[in-house]
Amino acid sequence: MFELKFQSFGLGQWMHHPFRRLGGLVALIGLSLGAAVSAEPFRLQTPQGVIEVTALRPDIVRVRLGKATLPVDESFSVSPERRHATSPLTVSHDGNLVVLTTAALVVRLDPQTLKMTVLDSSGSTLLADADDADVAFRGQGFELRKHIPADAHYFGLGDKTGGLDRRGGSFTLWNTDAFLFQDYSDPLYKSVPFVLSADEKGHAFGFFLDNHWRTRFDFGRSERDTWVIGAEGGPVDYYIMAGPDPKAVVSAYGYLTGTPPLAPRWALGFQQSRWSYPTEAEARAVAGRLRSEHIPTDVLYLDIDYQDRNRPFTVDKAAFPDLAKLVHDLKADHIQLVLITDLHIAAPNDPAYLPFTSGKAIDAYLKDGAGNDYVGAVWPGPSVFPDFSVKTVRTWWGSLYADFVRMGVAGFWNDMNEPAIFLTDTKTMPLSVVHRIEDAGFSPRKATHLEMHNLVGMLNSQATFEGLLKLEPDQRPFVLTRASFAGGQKYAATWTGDNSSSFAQLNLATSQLTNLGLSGFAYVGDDIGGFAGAVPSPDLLTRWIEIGAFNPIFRDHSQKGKARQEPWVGPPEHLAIRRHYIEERYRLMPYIYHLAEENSRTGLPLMRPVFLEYPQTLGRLAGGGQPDFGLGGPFLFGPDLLVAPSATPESPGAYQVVLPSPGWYDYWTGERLAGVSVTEVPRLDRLPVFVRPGAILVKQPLTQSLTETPQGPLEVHVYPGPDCHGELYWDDGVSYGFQRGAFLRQDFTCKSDATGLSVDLGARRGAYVPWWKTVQVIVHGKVAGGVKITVNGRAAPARFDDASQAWRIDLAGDAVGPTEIKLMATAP
Ligand code: NBV
Repeated sequence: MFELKFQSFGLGQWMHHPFRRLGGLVALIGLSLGAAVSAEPFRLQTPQGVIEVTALRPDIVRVRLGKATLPVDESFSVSPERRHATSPLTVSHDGNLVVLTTAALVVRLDPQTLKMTVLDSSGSTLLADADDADVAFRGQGFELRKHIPADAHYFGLGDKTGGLDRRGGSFTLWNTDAFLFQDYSDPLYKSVPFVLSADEKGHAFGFFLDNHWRTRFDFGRSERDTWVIGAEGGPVDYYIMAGPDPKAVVSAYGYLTGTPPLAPRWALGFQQSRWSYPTEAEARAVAGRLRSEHIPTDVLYLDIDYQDRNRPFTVDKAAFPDLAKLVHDLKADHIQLVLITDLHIAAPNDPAYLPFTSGKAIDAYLKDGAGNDYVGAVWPGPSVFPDFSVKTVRTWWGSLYADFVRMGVAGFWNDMNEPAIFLTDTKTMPLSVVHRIEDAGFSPRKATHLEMHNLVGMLNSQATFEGLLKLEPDQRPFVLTRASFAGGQKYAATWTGDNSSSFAQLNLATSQLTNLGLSGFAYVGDDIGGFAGAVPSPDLLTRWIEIGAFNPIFRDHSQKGKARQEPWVGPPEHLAIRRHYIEERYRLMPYIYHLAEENSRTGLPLMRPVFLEYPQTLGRLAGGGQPDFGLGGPFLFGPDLLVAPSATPESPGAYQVVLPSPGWYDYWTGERLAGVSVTEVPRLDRLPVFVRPGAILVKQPLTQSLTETPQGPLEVHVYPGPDCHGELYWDDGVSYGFQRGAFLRQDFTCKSDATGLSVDLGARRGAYVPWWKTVQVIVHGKVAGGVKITVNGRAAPARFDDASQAWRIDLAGDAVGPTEIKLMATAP
């Protein structure tokens, strides 16, 4: 009977049902004989408030809560398509509790208090409200209180400082120009209210608060066992993701807020920057030196000094007499130019400055309380600020790039977009500044800066990204932003801002970058060598370049006035080491590019904390030595490479690297390691890197840039072990041709048995014709005794290379069709 009623109403209507006043839905459920299934949101109104629970997918539920009415259903982070996805939710009861069930999650809701507990399908509690209360409304804000289990760890929240684990910390989300930040600084440049929680058995869930106001996440700092999530205003609107493992949570967050689009491949190359290369001659000299020193490079940046009086979208003609020619000549040398364009528009009394006058003509700027354009001091002097939450303003902003794009400028850098304002105590604009929201999916309204602050950087980069796409619809835009918000990964890469030159900051970067990756931002880097502070010692710069070679964005950048820190600076033996690591990154590009493509589909980051692939290490590492949780220490670059810098890089003392399982290979020597623990004695020229047993890594011959055609075979490196597989993804690297079929995919597997090893190269898929004409398969690890090698059943030429302890097998062609390689032991 209940089910019939249920279906004829649809749960969405129940809150309007007359029974509501009598205890409403709960009373009816109490009468029901069984469970009911609905794809509608579940809503319940009680004297404590109104709550709505929706299942978007079996593993994602959304919870919205209001004092008297539900909050308005709008979001800058989750698209309407995602927000309104529904998946069946079974409604039943257990005593007084309402029980909402999907295939992966169970929500147990107390209608008297609106407190809830979320469990996984096996009945383990993922997230429970603290004993006192779930939600307390305070003024226009609120506070949620959740219980912290004994073995819980918390990750995410973007680029926050501190160790990898957020437990015991308290963090404010308020985008801030944090020049010279230290390991205790908070808040920083970006706000990402997403948390990945995992216990020591590796069970994980995700929590995303879709609220862009100033928020606070306290993980047991104020109250030992209570996780407090507070916001100054805005909706109680959050999502819980079931996992069950950390990777599934990160992918679910990518599904919700969007995954980064595949970047142009050159953005994964080495990038050289400086505040500033102030003249055309200087820029040419730097590019020339990078080439003459054979330091593979893809990008050169121009910071604010290329502009006329720091005015965005202008060029200082005295310093850069022919920017178009510079762009052209650098491109001919396979170097892409990226220009900074800060979001502030100079507000001079000068009709010739078109960016200002054209913006003024469409009323593009934020307003002060009196309705005048708000003016703040930044680099160009008095400046106005585009109102990026107005779609037409974003369109106008995007059009400002037309001249630079026509010249061939390859990418753009949005700095200062917290927004940073000089000569103020708060480093930003007054909270009373008025924004407008005028965009599809929002009812038009005004909003104060108090509400909109955290969105400015993301919307600025969105305007840039979409503008570039409009100007060149078949080119993948490259935008680098300093500030952003949840979902901003769809528009721009990011870096950690103004760090400084110290070993402590090099260590700090690893947990910042891995947490950013868990928080959606896969294209992340830090200023290699340190932006501010003292000049990096040769050792520090060398170590930073070594580690940076295994970070997603690899950019050397430094502050004005500081001594230079390009890779050639310092003693020649340092240059040789630095060059070697940069070269290795270039050789690894097929592997790295495949990670980027995977990220665009799954949201899995390129740079990963070890526990993302090996959740069981959470328990082990937390217990002993905690190398994965503190500052510095090991991280993964994709699933197959474990990078293990010393967590105490200034110390000459030996340190232990703990591998997730036995049998990993030393990346540099090819040696297979027996145990899980390796003793490393620090050596300047060695950054320990290990390869997963079972990995198949694809590499290419060295080039000086990623837009050059490599000469020689594609290399398929096989590291025999369990779960042996690898993938290749390739395309033209710059266009969207891959969406029209112009891509190439190939899967590789290997299997060992008593007779030997077989390696299978699957058939190539996709229409893209790549650069290689031949393929070389390199099998690492010793194969005992003599070896007979066949390719598709026929004896094949092969040689054992002592230096790399590997078999090298040249295939006759480029392995378009399925290819089977067998290495059979002929003698014990
Ligand atoms: O544009 C100058 C700098 C830039 O080099 C840096 O990377 C940004 O983070 N910018 C900040 C403004 C001045 C910082 C003191």
